[in-house]
Amino acid sequence: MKLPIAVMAVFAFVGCGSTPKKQSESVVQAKPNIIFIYADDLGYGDLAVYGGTGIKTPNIDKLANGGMLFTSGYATSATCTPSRYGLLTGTYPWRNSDAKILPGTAPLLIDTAQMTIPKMLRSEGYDTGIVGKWHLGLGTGDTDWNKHISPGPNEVGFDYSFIMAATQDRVPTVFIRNGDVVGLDPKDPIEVDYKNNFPGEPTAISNPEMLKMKWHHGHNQSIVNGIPRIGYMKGGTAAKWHDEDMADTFLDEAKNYINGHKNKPFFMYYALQQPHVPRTPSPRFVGASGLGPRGDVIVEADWCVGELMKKLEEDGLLENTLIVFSSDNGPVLNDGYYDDAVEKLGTHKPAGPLRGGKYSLLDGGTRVPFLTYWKGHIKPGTSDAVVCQMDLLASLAAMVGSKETKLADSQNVMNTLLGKSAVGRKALVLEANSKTLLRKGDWIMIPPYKGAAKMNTEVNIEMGPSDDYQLYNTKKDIGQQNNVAKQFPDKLKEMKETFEKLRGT
Ligand code: NG6
Ligand code: CA
Repeated sequence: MKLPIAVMAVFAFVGCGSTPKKQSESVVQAKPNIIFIYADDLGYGDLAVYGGTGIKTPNIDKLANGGMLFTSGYATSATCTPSRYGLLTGTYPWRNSDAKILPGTAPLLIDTAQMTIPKMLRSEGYDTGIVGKWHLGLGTGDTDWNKHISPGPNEVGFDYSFIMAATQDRVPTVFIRNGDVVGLDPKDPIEVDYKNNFPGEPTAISNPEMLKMKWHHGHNQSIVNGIPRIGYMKGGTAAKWHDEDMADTFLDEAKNYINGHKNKPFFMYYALQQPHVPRTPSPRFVGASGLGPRGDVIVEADWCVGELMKKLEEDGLLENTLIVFSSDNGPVLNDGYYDDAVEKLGTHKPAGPLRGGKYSLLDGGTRVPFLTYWKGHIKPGTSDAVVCQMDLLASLAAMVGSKETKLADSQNVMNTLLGKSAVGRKALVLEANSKTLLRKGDWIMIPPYKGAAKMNTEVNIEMGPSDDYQLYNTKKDIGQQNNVAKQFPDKLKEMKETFEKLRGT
């Protein structure tokens, strides 16, 4: 069944006087289905619509060309866990000192009392589901993977969850549906440890002959499917995922989720695993890009987006579904495995014109592809407004007419996301490796971090810190080549003041 869109008047007439009084929100209210598609480590320059040249992504391009493309769209952070925390809770991740890249055994990072996007939408009548990468911790610590795992996504607002616990390169390498490991044989229990190996279990160090993918840095512990991982795992053989099928598995789950929710509005968080390491395209996509596995899994991810769109179209849901597409942090080539990402790159620039990449305080760390698409409701266009994933909570709340007030740091920019306003958020504190910086208007200010490493030599990415203040005008200098802190002392002062106020220092 196609859902009617409840479009309510923008203005409400209050009392019997003739002057229309503007309500606090001027967002047109509607309750469409909402799908948030989150790529993992996809860069600003990986997509042709952002000027990329190396990889063909026709389906994501279609979203961009038929919707709004944001040139200053941000994740909150330059790594996964904090960005996902910011996205779901609308809270700056630097407020939570545990919001760092988590091991697979970490307890749930989100407080079950915290407001989240799915919680807010659920109280507005939505069904809520997550399919894909979680990486926000599970349980209370010391998780027994052979029992029901809680709290997790189902305890912070999701009615349905089908997830991998952390990342594709971290154990446990199993899928978890609504808190239970999928396909687990009770006679072959799973054990996971991030400190010590289990006696006699092969690792990348003890048994390099078992590897089909070589590690470059880290990633030398348990071997699963010939791929060395972070962390040690024993047992659970029948439940282990097949890396090359992961994209298909998540896509099927996403389609099934849509199938089951045609009569009620739904929110689906579709968290793709690509192009994070290890890059394991389905055999159908091997060689598809000419750029090696990193390019191939981006082509694969694009295909998944296309299949999802096809499904929505077939089910008559496309005109009643708001789609938001983004990435959790900037790009990286060598993130710990030898997989030709560097060697086969050619002239492709994953971060496009931006400086830095994943892990970086520079714009390449957090400025990411950011697209909104809603057939028949969003007029195609491009916006330079600053928008952040953290703002989805307040923005969606405004759209669905929620009265929720626990919106943390999230700001309502719904009209901007729908292409009806050019105004973004005024100031945004961004985070990389627990260091923070400020984007405000066209300006970016990175405070001094004395003595901090300037390069991450393992991944070969500039980290961005300097002993001095850095100030860039991103409109004139998108590549952050000219530090103008000394030329614009007044601007620097204003930026410092805003930053200190927001950081509470
Ligand atoms: C790092 C891993 C990297 C990746 C990252 C998390 C090493 C040496 N590096 O610690 O490979 O897994 O964590 O990426 O282990 S993220 O996108 O989930 O933040
Ligand atoms: Ca990531």
